[in-house]
Amino acid sequence: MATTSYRIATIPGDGIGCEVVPVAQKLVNEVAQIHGFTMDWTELDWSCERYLTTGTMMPDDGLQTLAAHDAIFLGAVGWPSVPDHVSLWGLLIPIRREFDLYINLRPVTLLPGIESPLRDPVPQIDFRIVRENTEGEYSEVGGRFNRGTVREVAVQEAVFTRVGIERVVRFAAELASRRSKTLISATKSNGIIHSMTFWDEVVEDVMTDYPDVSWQSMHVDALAARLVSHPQTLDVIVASNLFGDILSDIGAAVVGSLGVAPSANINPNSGPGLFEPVHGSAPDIAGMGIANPIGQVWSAVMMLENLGESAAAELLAEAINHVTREGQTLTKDLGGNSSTTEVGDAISQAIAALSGVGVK
Ligand code: GGG
Repeated sequence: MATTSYRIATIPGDGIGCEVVPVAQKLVNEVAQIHGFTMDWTELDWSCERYLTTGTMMPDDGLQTLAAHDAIFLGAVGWPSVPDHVSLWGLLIPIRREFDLYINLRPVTLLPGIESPLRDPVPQIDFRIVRENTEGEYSEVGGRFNRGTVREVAVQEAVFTRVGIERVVRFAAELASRRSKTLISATKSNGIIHSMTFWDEVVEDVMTDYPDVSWQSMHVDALAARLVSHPQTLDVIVASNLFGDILSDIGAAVVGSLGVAPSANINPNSGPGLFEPVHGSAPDIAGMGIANPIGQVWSAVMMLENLGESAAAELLAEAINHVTREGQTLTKDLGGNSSTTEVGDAISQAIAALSGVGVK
């Protein structure tokens, strides 16, 4: 029988993305070898560096290139010499939209052995943020007028559609139904009176189809406070594009570090999905070899799950947990002094130990 091979478009991107992606690729190759499949990585140099030499973040046919792959594995995007809106709208956002990756699933989990920075740490934090990923506050509608004058105006329109809200809420409700059957919808309808009242109405409509899921709306400011004060009470949160992005950074901080947070940009009905850590390119530590690779490796776990390789995903996740539980090989953000490569090597050794297979 022919060995299954997956075509993966790899975009290390900028800064620490270029340091953590190779570590994760090596580990994925190891679990793939153990579980009898192969990864066919296509390396793409799409980045701010490319923008500075060619004028574009990716080639004109970049989206067509990606379409020929089973998944996209991305590191980080952004560099101080290129405005952030240029790098984001030149690469990541067009990919999310072209492939209609309307779910951005962001697990927030306290890994074994890792201490939360909260004063009264809780033993278990494990919730999911389901971020709407194609519309909402991330919109191109708007403009600038009277530039450079005292009458200068900027207008930015958020775009919410019934279809867009309904499908993300259904995904979150189904996820909640498989977990603790509780869902929180992030809103701000007291202040944002058109789009957020619409969001609330659609949530209410959709949730009538999920009588087994108990749900509530919370204003995003109060929800942000709850992420810090009672994170153990949360299970599934559904949020608009901007709210979901902000809440997931808070969540990552509460479980120890932005460096461990993974994400999956997916369309449950089609591919390719895009898998990336929540963190950015971190220019302040780029090139120092001290970036935490766990967010990237955990994103690879989500990619393997999405590809249907659940046993390999489980092995890689268990290897991460093994390393954090032991607590001997951690990067600085988690209180250790190990390098990116050393953490990768420790995960590799854990893979070999857990699988009972010697890995080169
Ligand atoms: N690891 C992906 C990355 O570099 N993200 C940078 C970023 O700012 N993303 C914005 C977003 O997800 O909306």
